[in-house]
Amino acid sequence: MSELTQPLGAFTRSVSGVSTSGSSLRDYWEGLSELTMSRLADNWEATTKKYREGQRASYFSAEFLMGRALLNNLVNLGLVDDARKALEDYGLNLTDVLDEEPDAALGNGGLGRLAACFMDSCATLNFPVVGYGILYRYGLFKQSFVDGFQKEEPDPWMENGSPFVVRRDSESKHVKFADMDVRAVPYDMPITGYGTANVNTLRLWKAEPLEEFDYDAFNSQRFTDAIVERERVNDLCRVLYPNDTTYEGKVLRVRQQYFFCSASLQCLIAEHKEAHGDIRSFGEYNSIQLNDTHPVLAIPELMRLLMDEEGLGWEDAWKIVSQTFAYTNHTVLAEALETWETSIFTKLFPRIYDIVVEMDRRFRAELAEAGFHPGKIEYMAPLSGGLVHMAWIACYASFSINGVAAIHSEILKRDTLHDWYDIWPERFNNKTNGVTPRRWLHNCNPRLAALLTEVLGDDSWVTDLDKLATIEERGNADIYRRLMEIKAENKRDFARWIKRRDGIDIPTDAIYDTIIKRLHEYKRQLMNALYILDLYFRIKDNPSMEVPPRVFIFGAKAAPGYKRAKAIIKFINEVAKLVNNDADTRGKITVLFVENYNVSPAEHIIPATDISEQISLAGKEASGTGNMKFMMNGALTLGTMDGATVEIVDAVGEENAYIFGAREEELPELRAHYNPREQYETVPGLKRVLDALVDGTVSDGGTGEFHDLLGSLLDGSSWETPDVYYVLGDFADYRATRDRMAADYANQEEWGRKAWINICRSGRFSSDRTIADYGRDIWGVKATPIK
Ligand code: F55
Repeated sequence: MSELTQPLGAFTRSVSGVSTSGSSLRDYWEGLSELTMSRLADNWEATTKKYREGQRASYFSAEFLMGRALLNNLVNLGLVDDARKALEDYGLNLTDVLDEEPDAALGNGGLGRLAACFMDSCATLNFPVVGYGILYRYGLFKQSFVDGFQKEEPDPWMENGSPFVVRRDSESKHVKFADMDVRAVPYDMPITGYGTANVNTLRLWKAEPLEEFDYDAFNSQRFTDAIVERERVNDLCRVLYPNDTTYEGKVLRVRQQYFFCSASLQCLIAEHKEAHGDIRSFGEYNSIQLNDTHPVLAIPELMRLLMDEEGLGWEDAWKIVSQTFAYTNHTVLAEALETWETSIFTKLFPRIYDIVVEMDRRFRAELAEAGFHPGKIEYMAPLSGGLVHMAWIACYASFSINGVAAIHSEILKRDTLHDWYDIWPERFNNKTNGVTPRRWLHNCNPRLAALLTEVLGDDSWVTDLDKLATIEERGNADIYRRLMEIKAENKRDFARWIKRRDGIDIPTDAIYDTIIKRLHEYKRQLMNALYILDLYFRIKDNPSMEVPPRVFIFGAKAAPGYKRAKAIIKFINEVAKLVNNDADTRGKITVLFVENYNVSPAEHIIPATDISEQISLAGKEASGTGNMKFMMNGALTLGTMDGATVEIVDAVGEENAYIFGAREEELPELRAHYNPREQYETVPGLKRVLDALVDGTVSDGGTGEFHDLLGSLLDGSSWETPDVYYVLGDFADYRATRDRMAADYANQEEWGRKAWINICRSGRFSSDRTIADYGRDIWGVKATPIK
């Protein structure tokens, strides 16, 4: 009998409270999850203890887009086969049970998912790193389409608790605001690694009223006040702000930021004093990586804790702070650089405001002393124009400042953070992003994983992805054929999955061409949809036109307040309706917009994809990480020279990718003479598809949104130049390159060869490489295995 059968039976019974025959799939998921937790408990405790001793790093992030945990943990604990067999005894299938788990979607997109991949790599590398964030009650909203429009619904992902989070009351902290006192309760998630006994920790804080209930108030006329007050505290962690790229200057958000920074720092200080006695060595043992500016309040908060609670003077405190923090920037878009009105600071945390004022005073004095121009000082100061500039505070206090891909780090030095680079060039470095090959190859694409293990002779690639480079030369016609067969089987799996999930039929004998990412104008999903509409018209013109069958896959959520992004979603859905229902194009082109795109859907989509669309305007996508996941799974990139795609092309060679569009360095010159109206008139196909926005071909339901879309491309407005993201400028090259790519697919062996090269050269995009770089260059941490 399998080792697991007995305990699993016991667990399911205890969970459901009845015999297993009365248990739901969800009960089995819960039982299996709890069993998994019990199996890792001892190693988790041992790891936590061991990490307290030496050099350590903390990853502060307002977002962790973890996705599902059970399969990952079963794989890491070597329990997959046991679990499968145990469930078979109940006539159940492991996949169905795994599918019961809600995604932990405590993040918006790339930034949050990067944090999750980093947690996985830190555990696998035995790095003493703890993640700190917020336990949102509602993750990123659930998306549905109603008549093609996006509708948002709340995502209560762990309403009845989650087997993978453990509440630790005894380690609660007290966080004070001027207008409320809050109890911060840590909820810990174990992070197992692959091929190691170490179990790392992700600590997510939840805000609760200090006392469960204020009975004094309760027993007086202040009854309702007491309840209102309690709910105000509970509101703090209620929801993740659903914006990526644009921040909202909301009080609740800055409250969330301060809350988790303060609680995490209190925890680190207590642990440091316990291990080393003296607070003065804090900076020698601790590095804190700031995931964008969202946790930058940790800088003045550590100053406060060191001065007010630990009794240090400014100079000593500042010395520790400047040894501790490292800042990662994830975007060059101006609207994402957080600034807060000073009035928010004075109202919520006056002491923090005082500290920022003093930082500002000292900063100005230092620069004046060094002879800087007053205008420049005013621009760079932490406080100016009635605003607190979070990125400037980060640059001032951090010993390391990094971008997330080579081109992005260069743009930071040249433009966004140029003045800072001038003063402190030694602080600047690049850390190209990566993704975990466990979730994004081994676990989501078992067929390809098996092939790689077979060809390499062992599975050492799972923790050392560079190993794949050694088997590139083993590629031959047979391997390429098998690769294409695996892709075909993955497409059939995906088609079954989407049929079951949404009742949608899609052809399996087709090129799968995919764009999955948050909806933003700079990512140019609109350009993709315009191409599809143009192709539709071309087939209508010439029904006998030879076209390889294609499925165009989209997955994207739009920020609820981002009107134009929502209009683009409606447009894509309209194009889908048009082409999917036309007898002339049926079977030739199919558009599938996957509702409620998230981590789990990505795990089904990516292994089935042939073409990875990475079509942002050059210079705008800091890195991208989907591009890496696709490459690892043998999709070929159709993309611009942007973000980490530049490095993918560097790895595989231009001949093994499809690159088009304006280069970042050419854009200023191109833009100077750019006239979108001229493109509209002269670029083949463009006039017809743009006219279709407003001539009744597709309908925006009378909202006028498509008219606005067209206007934004052709005319702009008093506050916006036309076609900011150069959609019409890059369209012709996109069309030609995409057409050529589809034609090339006919040569399956050649396609398979290119896919093989992409897979074998994906080693440098493993987050293990990225984390090894952070560990060595920034944190100074070493592998600390417990066994
Ligand atoms: C979330 C909230 C705010 Cl207020 C601002 C930005 C975000 C956010 O989610 N940003 C984000 O996802 N940035 C992305 O980070 C990825 C990881 O580094 C990059 O790959 C990607 O290019 C970048 O857009």
